[in-house]
Amino acid sequence: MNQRAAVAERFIDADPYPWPYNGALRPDNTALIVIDMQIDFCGAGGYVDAMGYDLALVRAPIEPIKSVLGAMRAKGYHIFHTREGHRRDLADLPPNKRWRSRRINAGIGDPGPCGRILVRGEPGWEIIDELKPLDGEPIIDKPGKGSFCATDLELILKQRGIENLILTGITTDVCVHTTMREANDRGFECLLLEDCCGATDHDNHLAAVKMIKMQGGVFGAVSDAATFVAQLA
Ligand code: C5J
Repeated sequence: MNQRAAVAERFIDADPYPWPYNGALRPDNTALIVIDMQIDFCGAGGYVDAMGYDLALVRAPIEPIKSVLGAMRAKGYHIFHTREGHRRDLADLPPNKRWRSRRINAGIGDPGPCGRILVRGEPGWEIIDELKPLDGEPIIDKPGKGSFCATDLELILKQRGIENLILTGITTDVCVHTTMREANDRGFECLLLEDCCGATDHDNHLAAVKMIKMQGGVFGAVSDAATFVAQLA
């Protein structure tokens, strides 16, 4: 008998289709990505705080992500983390990105309560204690919104034979969505866990989640932490 045919299919309840599309959900071919859970995006005195947004919206996913991380670590799935941030000399910071951030009093590269905003090595750039990576979990440092742009993420995913990506983190409408779109275009099968994500505006979060489900799942599918953890067990 064909060896692959003997492997049981496994799906997670998701909208608009049971995920993954082919039922090939296994620890060896599936990775969790925790996107930008940094002090700058959800901590007091960070970049998002400086812009005046409600931190409760971007902190809401912390507990759901913890539960998914625990379940996936226990079963030996691949875990990745990302951090948005720039080189200390700002050589990778496009001038228009800096200009726009300064217009809203959160200048990237400028000093703030958590050090220089969105600069690598500064306190605000660190991943929050609640979701600290474990030794051996790759951390992808990215200068932009997407996790594939100017990083080695795709190379590492391919080396490991990863086909399925589970997306969590902040913000839903910016870095998570950009990463999901980049991944989808590269052929990865993507699942977003909606309560494991948050945006600086709740309507934008809802719209970003809705967009994924259009056209039969134009960027993949959507589920939630409790469903995912229960069905992984
Ligand atoms: C933003 C992000 N919103 N991590 N970055 O600028 O979504």
